[in-house]
Amino acid sequence: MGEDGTATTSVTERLSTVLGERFERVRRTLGSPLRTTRTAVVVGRLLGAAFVICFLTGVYSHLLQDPLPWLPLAVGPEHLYGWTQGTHVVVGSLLVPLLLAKLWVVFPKLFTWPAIRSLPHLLERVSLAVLVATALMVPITGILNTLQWYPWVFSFRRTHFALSWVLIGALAVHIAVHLPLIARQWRADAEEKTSAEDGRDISRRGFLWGVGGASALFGVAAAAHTATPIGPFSLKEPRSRIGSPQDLPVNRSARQADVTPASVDATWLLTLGTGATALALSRTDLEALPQHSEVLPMSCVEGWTVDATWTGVRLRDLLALVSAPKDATVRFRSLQRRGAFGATTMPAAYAQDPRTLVALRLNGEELDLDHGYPARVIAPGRPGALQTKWLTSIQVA
Ligand SMILES: Nc1nc2c(c(=O)[nH]1)N[C@H]1C(S)=C(S)[C@@H](COP(=O)(O)O)O[C@H]1N2
Ligand SMILES: [Mo]
Repeated sequence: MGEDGTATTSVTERLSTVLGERFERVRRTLGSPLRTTRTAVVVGRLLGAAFVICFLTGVYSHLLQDPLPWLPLAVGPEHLYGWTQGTHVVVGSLLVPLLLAKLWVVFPKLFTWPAIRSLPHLLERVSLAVLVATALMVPITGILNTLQWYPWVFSFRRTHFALSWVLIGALAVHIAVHLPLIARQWRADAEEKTSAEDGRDISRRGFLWGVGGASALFGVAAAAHTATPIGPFSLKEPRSRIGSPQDLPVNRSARQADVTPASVDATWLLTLGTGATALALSRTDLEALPQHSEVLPMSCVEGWTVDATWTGVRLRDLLALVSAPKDATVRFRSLQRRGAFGATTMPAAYAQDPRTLVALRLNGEELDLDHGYPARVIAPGRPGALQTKWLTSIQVA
C-alpha cells in the first residue's frame, strides 16, 4: 500500500474527527438537565424490577401450560394464578412509560464518538441493541394480546416467551456492565439525602413524578381490566360483546369454535377411557352421579379473573369409574373444530384434586353453550385457556 495507505489513514482520521465533532454537537443539542446518569439509574432500577417480576410470573404461567416432567407444580390456592397473571399484566403495562422515559433519557448516548472502541465494547453495543428491541417487543406483543388484537402471523405465546428469555439475558449483561455506575449512584443517593436540593433536582423530581404518574395510569388501566366487573369501563368488554352469558366473559364463543347446537344434543356422549377400559356417559348419566359445587375463578392469561360457582362431577370420581391410576396425566378433547385450546393436558395433582370438576352448571343454571355446554373442565389455579369447554373425551395417558 505504501503512500496510498498513509493517505487512506489520514482520510479516515479526518472523517473520524468530522463525525466526532458532529456527534458532539448533536449530543450537546440534545443535552438536558434531566438526561443525567442519575435519572437513567433511578428509572432503570424500577424498570429492571418490573421486567424481573414479569419474567418470573410469565415463567410460572408457561410452566402451568407446558409443565416440565421433572418439575411437578403443587396445586396452589385457587386464586394464585389469577394473582400472578394479574400482576404480570399490570406490571407489564405500567413499565411502558418507564421504558419510554429511560430510552428518552439515554438517547443522546447514541451520539458518543467513537461509536465502537474495542471488541468488548462492540459486543456490549450489540447486546444493548438486542435489549432495546426486545424490551419494546415483549410489552407491545403482550398488551396487544390482552386486547385480543393480533397484527402478526407468529404464535403470540411462543414468541413472547422466547423474546422474554433474550430480554432477561440482555438485561443481565446490561446490569453487569453498568454495575459500578449503578453502585456509585446508589451511594451518591444515600449521601445526597442529607444535602440541600438545587434547581436541577427540582426539575428532575417533576420529571420523575410525571413518569410515575403516567406509569400509575397504565397500571390502573390494566388493573381495571383485571379486576373490575364486566362493563363499559372494563377491558373484559371485547369479550362481552359476544353476549357474556351467566356473568362470565367468553373468550371463544360456540359459533367461533364451530360448535353447533346439533353437536351437543341428546346424542352427545362423553367418552372416558384408559388403555384398557372405556365408558361413554350421556349428560343424564353425568347428572345421576354425585354432584359437587365449588366457587372457582376463571383466570385468563390476559389478566382478568372472575369467580363463579361451578357444579358437576368430581373429575377424580370419573377417573375412579375407569380405575385410572392416581398418578395418571389426563387428556381432554373438545368438540371444537377450529382454533387453539381444543385439546389440553392436566397433571395428576390437578386431576385428583377434589375441587376439580367436570362442570355441568354455572352460577345455578345449566351451562350456557358459550360456556361449554354440555360439560367443561374447571380446576383450581389453572390458566383459563386450560379450562376446556365442550368436552367430548377424557383420556388417561
Ligand atoms: N374448547 C375450548 N375451551 C376453552 C377455550 C377455547 O377456545 N376452546 N378458551 C379458553 C380460554 S382462553 C378462557 S380464558 C376460558 C374463558 O372462559 P369462558 O368459558 O368464560 O369463555 O375458556 C377456555 N376454554
Ligand atoms: Mo384465556
